[in-house]
Amino acid sequence: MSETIVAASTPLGVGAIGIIKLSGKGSIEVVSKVCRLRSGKEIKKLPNFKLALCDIIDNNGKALDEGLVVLMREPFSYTREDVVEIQVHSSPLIIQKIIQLCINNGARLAEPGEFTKRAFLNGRLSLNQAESIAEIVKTQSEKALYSIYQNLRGIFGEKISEWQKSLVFIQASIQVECDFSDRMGASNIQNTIINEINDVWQNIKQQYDRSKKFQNLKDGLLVVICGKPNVGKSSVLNSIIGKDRAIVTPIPGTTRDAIEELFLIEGFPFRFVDTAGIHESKNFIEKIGIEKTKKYLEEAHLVIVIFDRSQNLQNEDYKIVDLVRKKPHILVLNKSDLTSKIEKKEINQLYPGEQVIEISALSGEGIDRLMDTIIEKVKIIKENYDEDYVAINLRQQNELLKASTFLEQAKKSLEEGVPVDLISIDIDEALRCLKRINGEDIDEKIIESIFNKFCIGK
Ligand SMILES: Nc1nc2c(ncn2[C@@H]2O[C@H](COP(=O)(O)OP(=O)(O)OP(=O)(O)O)[C@@H](O)[C@H]2O)c(=O)[nH]1
Ligand SMILES: [Mg+2]
Repeated sequence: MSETIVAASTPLGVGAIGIIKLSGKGSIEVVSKVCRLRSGKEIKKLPNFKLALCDIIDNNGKALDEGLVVLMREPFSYTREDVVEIQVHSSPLIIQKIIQLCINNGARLAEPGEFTKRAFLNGRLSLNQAESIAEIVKTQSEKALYSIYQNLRGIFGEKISEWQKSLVFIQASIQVECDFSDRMGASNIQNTIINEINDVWQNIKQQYDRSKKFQNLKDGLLVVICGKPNVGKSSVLNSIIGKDRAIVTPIPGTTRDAIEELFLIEGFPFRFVDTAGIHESKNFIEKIGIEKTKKYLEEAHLVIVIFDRSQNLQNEDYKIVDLVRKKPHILVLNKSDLTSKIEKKEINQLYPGEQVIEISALSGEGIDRLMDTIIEKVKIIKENYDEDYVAINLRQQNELLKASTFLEQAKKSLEEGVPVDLISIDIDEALRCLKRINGEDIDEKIIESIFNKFCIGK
């Protein structure tokens, strides 16, 4: 019998409504001691899903607030256990008092994610669906939201089950091939199996690629602002996000550490990073900052290279462009309000075909054009993302990648003439990876670590 657990389902704070949730065999009994129906009826006689007006009463029978109570008896509840929800006026004092009263009457405080964990253990949700719940409340991206919701509805889980079935079918074909290989055309069956493996492998590989795109969409695209010291990198960051996030001074080397800021453009999250100016430095702290800049540049989806157009181009400017040339990038001539020492056509001659934007971070001139160019540059990534079901986190993506690698290996071995029975191990391994995505065959410790990341009351 499961213990009765209780927690606040809404954030602790002052607001219109706060919800306290209980789950477990004793939840109706516990709530009967904490809530008294205004109708005078017994709580346990309430039908499912019917809100009833009640007073919250303490151990001495004194009412401390009024609220609504609703019963969801097993299996018609989130956890598939008896669940009761109490809605009251949201105040930390009231909510905490009610939780304490429930504990005094036999419940215990829920651990992080325990409601969802019970839903998973009782077969109400697959692990992949449970993870969608953690993601859906975190995501800042509208497009990512649609994909996560597909998972919550179980669409991705169904796809995984489909691929599992195909692999089981392939296993069966291998078995038949081993048992009857003397009698049938061995090479024909071998070819059929290669084709079948190839189909599943292609599907999983495509799914993995799509999921990686989704990950960018969810985490935000990394846009790194770089350049020599004092060219106006921090000023550009502040202009883009519309607030004084980074310190700006006329002293070169002001920014030592990378400064990251999440910013939504058209509902699409961008992680803008202002970095320490790249140059030859003997200063220990500055050197660490420059190393960090280089790491960010490696990971960047888009790089904005800033030049100070009131200064002549220097060796350091050229070196920075060389550093980022292989990445999608935009060249920006800042300080257009000052007398110019660099002309756009000079940059165009140096770097033919490059996009060059003239701006003044100080006056704001050209910032809109810069934003448009950023959006245009990332369009390629945005356009071929179709908001469908995907593997929504790194755990699921890693399992997909492993499954894909095992299948690729199996296919290659068969093509090289390895006997069909020997590839059975690879198919088994791929099957296990798929199973783990939905939470079958999975280590208890992994399950613990997944639900520990949820908040209490989820
Ligand atoms: N006139 C003018 N000055 C600017 C412009 N952008 C930045 N500045 C000035 O240039 C100086 C350096 O600006 P920052 O934004 O701190 O430059 P940075 O590249 O972040 O500098 P470090 O962090 O030291 O590498 C400050 O005095 C800014 O006010 C601009 O468009 N026009
Ligand atoms: Mg700076």
